[in-house]
Amino acid sequence: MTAVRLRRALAGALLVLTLGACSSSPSASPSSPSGGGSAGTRITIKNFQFQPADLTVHAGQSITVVNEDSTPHTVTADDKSFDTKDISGGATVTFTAPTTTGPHPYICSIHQYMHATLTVS
Ligand SMILES: [Cu+2]
Repeated sequence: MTAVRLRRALAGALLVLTLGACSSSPSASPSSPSGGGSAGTRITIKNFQFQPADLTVHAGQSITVVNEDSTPHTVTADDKSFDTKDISGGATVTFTAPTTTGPHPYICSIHQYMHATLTVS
């Protein structure tokens, strides 16, 4: 009696897990602008501009940088707390946000007129 109930409960839990795994996979793409959630940890470089110009992240968070230009760029903090070095055209890299809270202005060390700010909250 008890064993049967337990087995049924397990089967139900497995079904929920399976359904949950299935329904979450189609929405795995983080590129959707209306997706919310984890979309905030991405910096896109396009037309010699960082987007967004101001990004707020948590200390030590992993940040994805996508270079959509055909020329190399870098993401280099003025205070040297992070530096991706050269990101080839079309390439994607990740770096770790600093643990020092506050604004960290950064530039592209190749095109030093490219400015943006990473803020650690
Ligand atoms: Cu650049």
